[in-house]
Formats: sequence, structure tokens, C-alpha cells
Amino acid sequence: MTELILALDLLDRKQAARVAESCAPFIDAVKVGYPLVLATGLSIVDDLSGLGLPLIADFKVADIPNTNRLISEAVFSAGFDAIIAHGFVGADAARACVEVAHNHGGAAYIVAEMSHPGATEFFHGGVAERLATLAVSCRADGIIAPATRPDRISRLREIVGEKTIYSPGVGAQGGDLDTVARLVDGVIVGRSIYEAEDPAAEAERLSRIRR
Ligand code: O7M
Repeated sequence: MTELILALDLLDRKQAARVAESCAPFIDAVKVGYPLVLATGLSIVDDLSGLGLPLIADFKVADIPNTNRLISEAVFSAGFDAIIAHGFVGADAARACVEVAHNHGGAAYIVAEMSHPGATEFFHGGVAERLATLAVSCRADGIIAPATRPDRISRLREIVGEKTIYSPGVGAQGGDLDTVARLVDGVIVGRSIYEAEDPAAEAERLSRIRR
């Protein structure tokens, strides 16, 4: 089964809660990032916790180990179940996020390669492969890999083996749902769902990957 993860990139608390609630039966987790948390505060977690779904904090954490640790503590104390961090800051910094996550019984994922066109400037030429290797050595739970480049997902799968791969970039960014769903453990979808006239109906349509 491939998971469907809703990227809840909205700026309005009530709209975010409404979309998440209506989509809840058709999704496996909710990813919350800077847009929603900066607009509403960390208390948005309280609004979403009643959904009974894992909440993933996408702060792409990228600081020194001590600051990464403090950020991760704040994330898990707020009630999140998982955190996403960058790996380019080095194994010690990434490991700080992983350790805090595991101490809280949560999970940590490392960005191996991003989905937008500009990502090729720095992530290609061996960097994404090194980040995937780092994720394995830091005992991260998985990586983020681009739905816009299925060939790259396959390459990164060779490195991370059975570890989880979550993949954003389906729909609005051009990635094909069915192609990507066969390669990854979870697909992260934002605009295709929350900008749809009927977000729940769109989530239900996309949830065919869960079967
Ligand atoms: O479906 P979209 O394009 O509206 O949203 C995609 C979501 O995935 C959005 O929250 C992005 O910030 C996120 N994302 C990417 O689009 N590309 C990446 O390379 C990485 C992420 C991400 O989730 O990183 C953890």
C-alpha cells in the first residue's frame, strides 16, 4: 500500500482544519510546514490532533546540531509525530533530529533530492546519492525524493533499500501519481487536493494508490 499524505499548505486556520477533516478518511498523514505554522502558530497541532492521523512537521531543519535538537524538541513537544530535516548540514546535525525523534517515539526523514526544476543545480552530480547514504548512516526513517523525476527515485531506492521514501511533486508540479506510487511508500500532495473544488472528492480519487 502506498500512503497518501496531504500537504496542508494553507494560511487560514479554519480552512486548514476543514480541508484536513473532510479528507481524513482518504489520507494517511498530514504534512504541516512553514506556511500554516507561521500563519497560525504551533497550536494548529491541537486543531489537527483530533483527526487521529500522524502529523509530519516539514520544517526542513538545517542548522547546527544543538539548534536542530532544540527545534526537534519543540516539534515533538507540540505533538508532531515526525520531522523532516535537510542532510546537507552534515551527519552530526541530521543525527540530532533523528535522535530526538526516536527519543519521542517519532520518525525523522531526510531530504535527498527536491522536486522543483532548480533542484538539479545542487542535488545532481552525486549530492542526492550522498544525502541518501547519510540518511541511512544516521538511522533516519526515510528520505524525501522527487515525484517529478521517477528515474531519480529508482536510483535513490538502490541506496536506501527498504527505508521509507516519501515523494512530493505529483499533480501541480507535473509528477504522475500512478508511476510514482509504484516506486515509493508515500506520495505527498498539496494543491491538487486543497485547491480542488471538492478536496475530499479529489483525495478520495487519489487514494486509489492506497489499495
Ligand atoms: O502538491 P504541491 O506541489 O502543492 O505541494 C507539494 C508539497 O511538498 C509542498 O508542501 C512542498 O513544500 C513539499 N515539497 C516539495 O514540493 N518538493 C520537495 O522537494 C520537497 C517537499 C517536501 O515536502 O519536503 C519535505
